[in-house]
Amino acid sequence: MSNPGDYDAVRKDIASLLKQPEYDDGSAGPVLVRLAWHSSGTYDAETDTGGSNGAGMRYEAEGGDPANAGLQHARVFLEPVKSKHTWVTYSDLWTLGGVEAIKQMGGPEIEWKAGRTDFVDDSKLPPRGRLPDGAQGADHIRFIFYRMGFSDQEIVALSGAHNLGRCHSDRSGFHGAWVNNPTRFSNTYFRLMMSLNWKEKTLDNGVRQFVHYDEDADEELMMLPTDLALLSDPSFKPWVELYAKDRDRFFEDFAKVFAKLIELGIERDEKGGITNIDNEKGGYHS
Ligand code: ZEM
Repeated sequence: MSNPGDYDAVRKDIASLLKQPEYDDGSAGPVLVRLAWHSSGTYDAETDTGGSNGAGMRYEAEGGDPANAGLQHARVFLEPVKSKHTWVTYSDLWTLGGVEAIKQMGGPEIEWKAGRTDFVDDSKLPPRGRLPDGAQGADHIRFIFYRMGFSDQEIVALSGAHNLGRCHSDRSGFHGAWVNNPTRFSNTYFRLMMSLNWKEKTLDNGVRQFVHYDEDADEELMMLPTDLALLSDPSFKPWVELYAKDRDRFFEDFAKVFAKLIELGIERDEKGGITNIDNEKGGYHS
C-alpha cells in the first residue's frame, strides 16, 4: 500500500515488473503499450464516446473484442500493482503502464495526468470495431484516426510504436516483429520500412503480411499492410522519411501524440482536475 496519489510509487512498481524472462522477448513493456493504446483508441470525437476513462476493457463487451485479443496478458502483469496500490484506478494504471514502459524501454518521457475513473458510463461505451485492422490500407487508417481527431503527421508518429513488440498468430493472426530489438524504443521501424525490400507473404492461416528475411538475423522481420500503406501514401510518406532521418524529432512528436491519445475524451480544468465525469461515481481524485 502507498499513500493515495503517490504515482511515483506506482511507476516504480510498473518499472520493476517489466522484466519477464519467460514472456515474448523478455519484457512486458510492448504489451503494456498496446493496452494503453487500445484502451484509449476507441474514442470517437463526434459522439464523445470511448476512450481510456472507465477502463471498459475489464468487461466482455470491450475486452472480448477480437481486436483486444492478448491484452489480458498486460492486465494480468499489472494486477499486482493494482493490489498493492488499491487507490489507483484501472484507467489511470493502464495509461500510466504504457507511459512508464515507453520510458523504461529508452523512449521519451510522456506527459501523463491522473484522475480517470473506473465508473462505466453506459452512454459512453464504444461499439466494437473502432480499432484499426492491419489488413487494410490508407483510407481505413484515416477513417479510424481522423475519428479520434488525429492528423496525418500524428498518425505516422503514433505508428512508430511498432518499434516495439510483435504480432502473435494466436492473437491477431499476423506473425513476427517489426525490428530486431523490439524491447528498445527507437526510430528503427521507420528506417527499416524505407530501407528493406518487403515481400508479400501469405501465412499458413491465410493472413497476408510483408516480410524481410536476412540471413544474419534470428528471424524474419515483418510489416503489416497498414504499415506499408504509410510509405505508399503521398501525404504519410514525408513523415516516414522525416522520422527515419531524425530520431529526436520522432521522439518529440511521439511523446506529444501519445499524451494526446491517452487524454482523448477527458476534459480538465486549469488544475488538471477532470470536469466531464461524475466524481460521485468512483475514481480517486487528488
Ligand atoms: Zn499496433 N498492432 N496497430 N499500434 N501495436 C499490433 C501490435 C502492437 C495495428 C495493428 O493491427 C497491430 C498502433 C497502431 C496500429 C502496438 C502499438 C500501437 C499487432 C499485433 C497488430 C495486428 C497484435 C498481436 O498479434 O499481438 C494497426 C492496424 C494500427 C494502425 C493502423 C498504435 C497507434 C500503437 C501505439 C501508439 C504495440 C506496442 C504492439 C506490440 C504488442 C505486443 O504484444 O508485443
